[in-house]
Amino acid sequence: MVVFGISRKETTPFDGQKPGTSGLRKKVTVFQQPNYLHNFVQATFNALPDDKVKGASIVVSGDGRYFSKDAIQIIIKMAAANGVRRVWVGQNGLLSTPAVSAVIRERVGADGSKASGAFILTASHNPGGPHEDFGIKYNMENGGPAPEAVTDKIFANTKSIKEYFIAEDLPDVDISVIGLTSFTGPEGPFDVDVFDSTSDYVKLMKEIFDFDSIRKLLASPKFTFCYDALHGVAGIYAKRIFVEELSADESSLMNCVPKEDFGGGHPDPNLTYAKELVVRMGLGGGGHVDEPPEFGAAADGDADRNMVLGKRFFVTPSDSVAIIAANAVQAIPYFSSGLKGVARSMPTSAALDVVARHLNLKFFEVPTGWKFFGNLMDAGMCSICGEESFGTGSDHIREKDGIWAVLAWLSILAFKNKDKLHGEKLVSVEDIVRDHWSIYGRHYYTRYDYENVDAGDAKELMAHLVKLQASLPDVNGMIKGIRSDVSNVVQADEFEYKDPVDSSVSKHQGIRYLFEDGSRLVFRLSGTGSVGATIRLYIEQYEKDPSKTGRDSQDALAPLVEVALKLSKMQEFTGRSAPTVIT
Ligand code: VG1
Ligand code: CO
Repeated sequence: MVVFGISRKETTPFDGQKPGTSGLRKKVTVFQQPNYLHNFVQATFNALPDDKVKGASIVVSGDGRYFSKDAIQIIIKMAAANGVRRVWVGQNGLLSTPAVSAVIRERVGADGSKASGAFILTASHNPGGPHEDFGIKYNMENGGPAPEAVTDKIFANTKSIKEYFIAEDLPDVDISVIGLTSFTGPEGPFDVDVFDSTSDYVKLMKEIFDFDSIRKLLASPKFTFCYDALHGVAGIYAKRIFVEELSADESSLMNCVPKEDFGGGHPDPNLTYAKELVVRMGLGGGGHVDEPPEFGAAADGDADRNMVLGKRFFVTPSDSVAIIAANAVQAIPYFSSGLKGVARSMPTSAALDVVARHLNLKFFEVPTGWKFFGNLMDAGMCSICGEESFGTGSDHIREKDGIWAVLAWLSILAFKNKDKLHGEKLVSVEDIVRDHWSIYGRHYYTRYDYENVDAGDAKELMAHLVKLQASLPDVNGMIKGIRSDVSNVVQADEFEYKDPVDSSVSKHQGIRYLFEDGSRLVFRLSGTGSVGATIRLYIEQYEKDPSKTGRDSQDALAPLVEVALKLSKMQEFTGRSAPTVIT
């Protein structure tokens, strides 16, 4: 048995260790500076109640991006020195963000122990590699991201930190091999438990969905399927679930081997970055010879995001959560006794609101970021929730869940096709979406991202918009001067949220212009970038008339886009004549 000692190291604060929408994200080279990661980890331990650290079990893993393996060894040594009893590590340091949440909530150690929290090592949809991004965030005992009260405390600690603790002489643990390694420190035993990255998560999915009915759908020769993990951690779950459990053909999987640099790509499942899948689904333009599959999906680096595609058809994430909510009770066993409520983030389209009204469900609108859904779920007020940014999930865990969303869609397809598997034609993804629009109306929706804009310019643009809001008549006068065919703004504000459970208030959560006909323009600054600023512009228009729900969305939204760009003086402030990404 290896015996280790504890060293106290002096350190000085680094600027800018403020956790953003989802943890601290910086370039790998920033994280590689001596003490940079150590400071943040110690600041986190210091922000937690003593009993969640001393004698506790914590999980450490992530999406496997570059620098993860080094970071895991550092965190193990710091955990040992801070009195943690055991560290659970997914094999090879791999756990998707939703799997971490499932592990915290579900996994019971051999001695009956449960985890009190987790360090998740990911920068999610940001690229990885020696010159790209790394990230770290802390999740709490409920399996969800640390709430603002905790992240504020962590940040405050990073500004005053003077020392950290580390078990320097603890040898590196081989995280490629499943098994327990035990050590002895000054305060007693310390274990590192390397476990299978997929089993807890797969078990949970099998409790939620009817795998037999999905297996039948996948077995139908008329149903074809493909899944693109963009070389993120989703690949290991896709292989286990889609191929081993559901008997999909191995050839259905694309880019399902996790890589430290995501194969040089941008692991963000949208129409811009998931190009290979988009082309395979017949959406990329150009000459494509093969018949596209019936269903395609992709995930981001840490597998909490999803993009759902039908044959030559894109499902907006805002529609996706609304459609899942509308069909969940019939199609997904976990929800068969009804939904407790539904929720969306503010910039997400109001498609979910309409479903909530029809089905008489509790409904909540929260700020951007999954951490805001946690309280609602813990209080039993919300079953299904989603964000426009390709995030969909439920109260089975406290993170959004990319594979869950795909299984939800496969369940809906299996349900709609249960008597059709041997008939003429299957009900397609496109049929389901168009039916939904004909019942609930359609929310035309698009998001423009201006990435890596000068931070000062972005702030000025936002300040300009806030100033404009002072007078609605002036705003409407300007809008009429730009396009006379858009309706009037009836409310303009900065979104503020009071959590109905703990009454905490979150301010400055995005600038909104709400129009009389239900259209909306929303402007926000991203909180997940690592350099400069990213401006997000969200544009939405509601169409109730079923004869008008089939238009091309960029056409339908063109007048509002023009208003948004001119009203915000986007080009004047940023020098950009076009966004970097349109979704
Ligand atoms: C973005 C999305 C937000 C999402 C967050 C984390 O945040 O807009 O909806 O919750 O990323 O997703 P921002 O602040 O950049 O707009 V993940 O998959 O990157 O952790
Ligand atoms: Co993610």
